[in-house]
Formats: sequence, structure tokens, C-alpha cells
Amino acid sequence: MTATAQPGDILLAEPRGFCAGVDRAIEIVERALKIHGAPIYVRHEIVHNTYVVNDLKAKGAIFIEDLADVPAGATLVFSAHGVPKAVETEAAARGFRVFDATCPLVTKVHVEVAKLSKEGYQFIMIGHKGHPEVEGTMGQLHEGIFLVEDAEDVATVPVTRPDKLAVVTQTTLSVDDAAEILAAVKERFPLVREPKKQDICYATQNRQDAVKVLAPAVDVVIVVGSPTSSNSNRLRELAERLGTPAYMVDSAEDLKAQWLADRPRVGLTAGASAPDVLVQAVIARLKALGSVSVRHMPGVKETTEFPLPKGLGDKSMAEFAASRS
Ligand code: 2E4
Ligand code: SF4
Repeated sequence: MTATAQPGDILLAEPRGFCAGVDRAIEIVERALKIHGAPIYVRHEIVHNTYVVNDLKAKGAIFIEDLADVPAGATLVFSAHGVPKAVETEAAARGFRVFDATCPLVTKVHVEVAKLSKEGYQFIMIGHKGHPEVEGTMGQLHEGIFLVEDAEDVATVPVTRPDKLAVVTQTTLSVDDAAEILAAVKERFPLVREPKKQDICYATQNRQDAVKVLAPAVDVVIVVGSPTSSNSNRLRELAERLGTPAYMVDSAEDLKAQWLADRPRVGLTAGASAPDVLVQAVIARLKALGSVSVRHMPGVKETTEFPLPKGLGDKSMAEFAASRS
């Protein structure tokens, strides 16, 4: 697929912005607020986006990292990134009303780890140290799961059962980096079991594919996303690797006029946690700085949707509305 851009064009990557897991996670907090009332406690930022978190705070969500900060009887939401088993157990033991906003595609990885672990498997997890999704997935087990961040780590990973070894990954990795690390894993551990379908999710894959089409067609790429957002960082990094200068902005105000100097064709995308309202604000700012037209790149249309948890579906909302009328 080729794309041509004229000076003054803003080229919009397709797809960009919210994925199905993010839509669902935000909806869970909003519906919990409606049905159960403020405050609703949320463990970790529901998604890694400053605007989304501030918006939900204004509606009555309280974001905490430690369950010790949640009072008895509270309603608690787990973030889209998932939680270690110990957090789930503690929340149940303390009797909170829990809604789990873990993306179903992250939960799928958790389920796979639990299942294979019962069959005696050890695991290599490819991911970024300290990221909540990595902590959640590794925290499904007490032992036997080892983190690998790059191909060099593979040489020293302390696997003791190379004949019963499986690999899992974070869902938001660079597709290309993950392939390189996986190749190193397979070289050292030829019997390693791979996921049936890779753990990097459809949304990560699609947004990276879109940047691969976008970046060569423009002079500069702007990624809307918060600094903590792994998938947004990967989009910026990918554009740079393709030879196009790229910058990430948390809001339109972050955009610097000097980034656009002598770069008349601008590519714009957004991480899976960045809302469209921010993309529109960036477009307005780009226009104020001299861009004249907005063009949509061709790209995959996403249709994935995930059901809401029990107690927050349309039936529950209708019952709640009826109880108040
Ligand atoms: C859960 C899994 O993982 P990342 O830092 O990219 O999360 P972010 O909150 O930016 O995006 C949503 C999300 C949540 C992605 N995958
Ligand atoms: Fe789920 Fe993928 Fe979205 Fe993460 S980026 S929330 S794994 S759909």
C-alpha cells in the first residue's frame, strides 16, 4: 500500500487510538460509578493516559497502587493491564466488590500460564521489567517464570526444564523486537513451546502496521500518548527506526512548533489508550501552525468488541435506571 502526501497535509494513521480492551476498561469504571456511586477505587491507572485518568478522577474514581489504601466495603476495579494472583486473593479476602477490567487478551495469557504450569511447564516471559502487565502475568505463578527483556538476556535465563518450557509475551511489545528475542529463545531452547497465536494483540499489531505505512510517507510523525504507555512508546520508536523523526505528546500543548520546521508533511497516530478528543486537539494545533488538510490513510477496520463483566452489562444498567424512576 502506498501513500502520497502533499506539503501541508496531516496524514492520519488507520487504525489509531482506543482499542476494544481500553473501551471496555473505561466503560467498566463509568458504569460502576453510575450503579454503585462514587468513590470507585481503581488499582493502578485504568489505562496509561493522563486525560482518561483525570476525567475519571473528576467523576469520582480514586486511583491507588496498594490495596491497603482501599477502605472496607469499597468497590474496586482492576486496571486493563491485569493483576498478580496475590492481589486478586487479597481483594477477595478483604471482601471488596471487584470488577475486573483486565483486557480479555491479557487474561487469555494468564489462563495459558496457569494451564501449562499445571502440566509442569516453566516459562520465559518476553516483556518490560516493572510494567504492570508483566507483573500481573508473572504474578500468576510463585515460581518458574523468567523475564527476558532482550536477546542478550536469553543467554543467562535460569531455565532448568528446557524440555518443558513455554514462552509468553507482553501484549504491547514491538512486533519486530519480539520476533528477534523469540528467535534467540528458540536457538537456545529448540523445544520451547510458542503460543498458538502470538500474545502481541491485534491492536498492537495493527497500530504498528499502520505506522510502517505512515512513516515513510511523511516528514515527521506525532504520536498521541502518555509517557507511561508502552504501546504508544513503541509507535514513536518504530517511526524513528523507519527514519522519520517522531515525537510523543500527552496533549496538544506539548506539540512544539520547531518539530514542524521544514517538515511540511505530518503523520499523526495515537496509542491504544489515547482518546480521540486529544487527536482532534492536536489536529487543531497543527492547523494553527500551518497544516491545511487532513487525510486518512487506508488501513484495517477493527471490529473487535469485548463483553462487559457480570453486573455492569446493559441489563444491569436498565435495572438500575428502572429502580430510580
Ligand atoms: C492493557 C494491555 O501496556 P501499555 O502501557 O501499552 O498500556 P496502555 O494503558 O497505554 O494501553 C492500554 C493497554 C492496557 C494495553 N494493553
Ligand atoms: Fe487489550 Fe490489546 Fe488493547 Fe491491550 S492493546 S487493552 S491487549 S486489545
